[in-house]
Amino acid sequence: MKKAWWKESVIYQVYPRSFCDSNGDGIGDLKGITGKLDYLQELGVNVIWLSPVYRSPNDDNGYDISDYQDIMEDFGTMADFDELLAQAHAHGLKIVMDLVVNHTSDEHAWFVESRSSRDNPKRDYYIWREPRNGKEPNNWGSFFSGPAWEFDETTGMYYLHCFSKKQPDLNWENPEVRDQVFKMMTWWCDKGIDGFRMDVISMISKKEGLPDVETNGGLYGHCSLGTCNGPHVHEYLQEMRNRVLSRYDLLTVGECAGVTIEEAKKYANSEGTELNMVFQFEHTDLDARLTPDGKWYKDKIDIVALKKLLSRWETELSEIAWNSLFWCNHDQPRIVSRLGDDSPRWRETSAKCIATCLHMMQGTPYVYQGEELGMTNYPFRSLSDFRDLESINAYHEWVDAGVRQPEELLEAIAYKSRDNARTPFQWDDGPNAGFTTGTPWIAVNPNYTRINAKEQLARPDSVFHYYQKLIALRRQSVDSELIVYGDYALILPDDPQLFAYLRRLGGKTLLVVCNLSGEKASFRKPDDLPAASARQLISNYPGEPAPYSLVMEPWQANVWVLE
Ligand code: TEU
Ligand code: CA
Repeated sequence: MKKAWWKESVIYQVYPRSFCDSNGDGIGDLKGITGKLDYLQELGVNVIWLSPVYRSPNDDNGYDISDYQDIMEDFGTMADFDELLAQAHAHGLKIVMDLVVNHTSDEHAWFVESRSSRDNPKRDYYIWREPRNGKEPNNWGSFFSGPAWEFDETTGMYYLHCFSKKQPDLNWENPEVRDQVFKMMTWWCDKGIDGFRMDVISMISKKEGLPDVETNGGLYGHCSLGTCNGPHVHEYLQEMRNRVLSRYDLLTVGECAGVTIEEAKKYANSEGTELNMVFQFEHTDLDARLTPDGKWYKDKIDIVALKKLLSRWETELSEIAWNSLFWCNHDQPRIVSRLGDDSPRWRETSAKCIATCLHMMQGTPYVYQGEELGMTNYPFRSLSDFRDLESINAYHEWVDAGVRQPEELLEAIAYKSRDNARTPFQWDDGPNAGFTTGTPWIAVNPNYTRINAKEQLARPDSVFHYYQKLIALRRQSVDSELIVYGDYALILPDDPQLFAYLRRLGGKTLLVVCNLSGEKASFRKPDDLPAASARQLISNYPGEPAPYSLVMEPWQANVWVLE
């Protein structure tokens, strides 16, 4: 297997708005991040993925960009960015930017021109269509509720927006759009950044003719059915690679809504004609239902389904493409609340167990800010607690449609809302958890007095130090090669509690056994496993039991090398 630095990396995602506020306005900023690079260096990560910091009216927290080559005022200046980049490199940390080019803000100069008249030279930078029978051109619905089309009085036409109406979709069929995007990417690469996370990049090529799609019993057909893995998406990415990416040593990860294993083999193929890796969402969609309001339920993730799904990605991409590995990001609820047990008794043990399960797999692991502390979901109580338009719009959509009852839906939104990941980082037990000296833009989780970085840095058995060990095992241990490049095989596939698998390379076998349940579970070493000597690498419980027949405690994880 070809080696690469981005295969041997561990990436830390910073959501700038909620990471650290340096000027007391209650909003995280670039200087705040620069002031915390020592912390990230201590954790042991070597790459930072920065969620968008570009100029934006902040309709979707920066994923609506009005100037790709300037910095959002809330976050500081371009000089602050240049300082962050220089300081990060001085700390041995690479910076991966968030590339949001499926759409811009409606306040971007391109859109202001495009909407001004039907024959404006930039009209076809976006996707405009005549009304159909006086209404939207097709039945597509937005990710953020309502139709994916907005009527524009000035020219009497509709424009497509798969997200909010302030996020008009760019028309990638237009070579001028591709030229502009590639020019902007080159500008950032020439500044010395180290890669891109590409926002909904699987959606940039829409289905020919923008046809109606299956509504699945709802009012609209989900726009993803008309946009994901479209007819020209691989052509566009190969063009991007040839004209930009191939000229630099970058980490590239495509956020690919709707991606399948077959499609991922193209997006992340080992020949390197497109991207290094993709984010897939089949595992984070396991607790969603197949109905139009499917995200907004408190269903638990089925462990056997999870094991088999992640194992399919591990074995079917192996040697053909490369996996990213994540549980959390700024769009997902906190994993310890979703898959673990966030009660005071089991929070830390289950957080460590879940981390072990992910970090010992083949692929590049991503740590989302606060995940390394076992930060939990927030106790949302009322609609006014939320800031995320996806959550707020969903509440109105499904209550107004009479599909859901307010209280029951609010509980489900509290559990799945993206805002769970966006509450301020908990630095210490001081006011506002040390995030800001002002009033935070979103409330700090009241459990910050117990769960914060300062306390965990001082305690050897904290979740922080456990993540630090996992990262060190991958990046700088005698077993790094095995952990990064070893093959993968699931064992005990039908065990409802134990997620157990093997990694093998050059005569060494890694045995990973995680009890993803709150009850004891008995592990019996499979007969075909060598009864060789077992060296324990890590566990979230004291002691170094041999792996041969073991009653595992609730949320116990153990990793051994058999050689
Ligand atoms: O997310 C794309 C996306 O599909 C999200 O809407 C996510 O899958 C969904 O909220 C989970 O239910 C990207 C960014 O990560 C997200 O923050 C942006 O809001 C979105 O694109 C538009 O840029
Ligand atoms: Ca600030």
